[in-house]
Order: sequence, then C-alpha cells, then structure tokens
Amino acid sequence: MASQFRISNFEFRNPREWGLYLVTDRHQTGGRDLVEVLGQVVAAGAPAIQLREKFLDTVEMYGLAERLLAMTRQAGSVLLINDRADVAMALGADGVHLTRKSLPPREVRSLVGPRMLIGISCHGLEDVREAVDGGVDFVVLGPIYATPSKAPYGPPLASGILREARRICPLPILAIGGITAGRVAEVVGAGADGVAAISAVLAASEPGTAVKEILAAVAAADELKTAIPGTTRPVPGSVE
Ligand code: TZP
Repeated sequence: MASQFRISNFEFRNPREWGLYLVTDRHQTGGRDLVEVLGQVVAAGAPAIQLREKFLDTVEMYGLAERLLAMTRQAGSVLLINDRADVAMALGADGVHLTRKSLPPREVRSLVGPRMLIGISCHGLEDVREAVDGGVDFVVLGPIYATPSKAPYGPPLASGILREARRICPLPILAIGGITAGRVAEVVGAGADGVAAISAVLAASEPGTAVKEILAAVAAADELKTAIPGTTRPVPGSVE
C-alpha cells in the first residue's frame, strides 16, 4: 500500500536536480513486466518517474500508480502522473504531467495546490512561452531527435531549439525524444537542465545500467558546462 509512504520526497522537488525523468510506456519493455522493470529503474537511482500509460482505465491506472508510488517513496524518488490530476490527488503523488490536451495548468494548480509539481510537454517555442505564462514548474521539450516512440509529433526539433528555449524560459527544461546517453552532452550543452527518456531505459537489456549511464552523462555534461565561462545555467536554484 502506498499510504505508509505518503510523505513527499522534497529532496527531489527540483527538476533541475533530476538529470533523468523516466517516462513510462508498458509497450516498450520487450514483454517484461512494467512494474518489475521500473523496480530496476528506481533501484538504480532514477530520481523522477512519470507514469504515462495512455488508455488504461481509471481503476487500472490507480492501481498501477499506487504500486509505483510505494516503490518511489521507499527509494526517495518522485512520481508524477500524466494528465490525471485526479489520480495524483487521490494518491498524494508528487506531481502531474500535463500535455496540450490536458486541463489548463492554472486550473490544475488550483486543484492540486501549491506543493504538487506540475510539468508540461512542449513541442515548440510557442508552447514553451505558454507554459511559462501558465505557471508550471518545469517543461519537457521535444522530440529533439527522431523517435519511433512519438511519431505523431512530427519531425525532430533538433538541439538548437533548446538554446532558443533557454532564452525565453526561466523554468527547468528537460530534453526528450530519441535521448540516449551518447546524446546527453549535446542537449545539456545546448541548454537543457536534464533529459527525459522512454526507450533508452525501458527497452534496454539492463534498464538499471541504462539509468546509471544517463545520470553519469548528465553529471559529466553539467560539470563541463559550469567549467566553461558563459555557459552556466542562466537561472539556477529552486523552482519554488
Ligand atoms: N514526447 C516527445 S518525444 C516523446 C514524448 C513522450 C517520446 C520519447 O520517447 P523516447 O523513446 O525516449 O524517444
């Protein structure tokens, strides 16, 4: 039961500190049980997970989220629920992740209160501008690279968009879409605070190893960024 772990994990309240935001897709685990794979992901130190299981009915979604929340609470990581503010509130999850088809961020904020994290998916600079105006805590921008995980969102934006987004967005920005450990340096160098990924982790033969490799790549890219004058993050610090 999740209830015994219902105290939020404040050490991971700041998406700038995450490095990796793991997004779920039960169809990408190569037939392995999603909860089992996520157990490996969490054990490897993934700080933040977004439960994004489209088309589960409410009772299935609630049950899955409850199991995951028990795991993330125990491990000290955070769990955000895609779109379903009601499920997040019912379980006392750490946040909600919105899309362009979700309730408007300000409505969600008034429902969930000030302490829950609100993230939003953006697919271009106009989305980013709106997200900043909408009062969310962080944005996920992509697809940066080509990805079969999200063909409907069209051609990749390329990493240069992160540089432009950085100029207009004081919020944490996470790059998504075709992210691998080998691509982390490029997106972090272009201005991302971290990355979000599905297949690089869930489809990996060893998901825990994939998590560690991506986290190490973000840490290395970050170190490089702070070592080179003029490339430090423009707005470091808390999201609160
Ligand atoms: N939003 C933009 S691209 C994408 C989402 C959810 C899919 C990312 O999947 P992958 O496998 O990490 O490229």
